[in-house]
Amino acid sequence: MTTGLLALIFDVDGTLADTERDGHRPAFNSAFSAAGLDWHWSEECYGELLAVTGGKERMRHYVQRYRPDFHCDGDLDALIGGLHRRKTAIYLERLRTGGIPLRPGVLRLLREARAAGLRLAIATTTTPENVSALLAAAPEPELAAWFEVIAAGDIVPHKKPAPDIFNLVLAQLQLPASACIVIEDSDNGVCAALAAGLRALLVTVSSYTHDQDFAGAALVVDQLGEPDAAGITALAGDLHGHRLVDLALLRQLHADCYGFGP
Ligand code: XBP
Ligand code: MG
Repeated sequence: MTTGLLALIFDVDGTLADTERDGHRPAFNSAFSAAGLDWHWSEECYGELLAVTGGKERMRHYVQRYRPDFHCDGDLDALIGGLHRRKTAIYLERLRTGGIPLRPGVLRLLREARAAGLRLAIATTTTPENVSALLAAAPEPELAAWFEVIAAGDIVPHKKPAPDIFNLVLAQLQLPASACIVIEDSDNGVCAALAAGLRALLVTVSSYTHDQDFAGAALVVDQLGEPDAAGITALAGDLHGHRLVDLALLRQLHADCYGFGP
């Protein structure tokens, strides 16, 4: 059964804010040097490592793929766990000092959706505290409380591109996939959403993801856009004459995906 659009499900890293290159990456590097490790993730290397979602999973992949001779005195899981706690603390400090703003158009679209009574949710791979701190630093008091569901990090057994986090969000919202639109920035996020049966997908590419393959997404844009700025660019799909991503465009995309009027 099809319904109208009832909920927006947002990714966090790359979608709400461009966090990876100048947020997560330097935090990992600071944690490595504080632990006396000679690991360093350049911007280029980090782009490759982003194929693996989840910071702990990414570190394990790095050791296996790039440092096969690394000898760990104790338990590798314990080392990675400790590095990740330190990395999270460093990253949170960066967020607390307002170091990573929301992307253009994010707050505008959230305000419009909330005013229209749409339900809001988050489906992300990152650590829950990172989401809280990002939203707390935004210029909108109580922004976190606008989200009825915030599903994050290790709450599910398998991270994106597995569908688990989106399945959890749908279960907590008690909505069918056909009532929702997903806003993502990465191929892993698109694969995860599609695998959960979510077909209405908008991609706002981020600094690391613009060359990825977003087959299955209804629309791929460079940003959500602001009214007083230059118009946005569609990299795939139809803007239906819109100069930015607003609720009317999301309703149109949703209707196109599910074959009924907006
Ligand atoms: C985000 C991630 C996260 C962050 C780091 O992917 O993969 O792991 O890079 O956060 P997505 P943690 O945007 O697809 O959810 O270190 O807290 O895992
Ligand atoms: Mg992302």
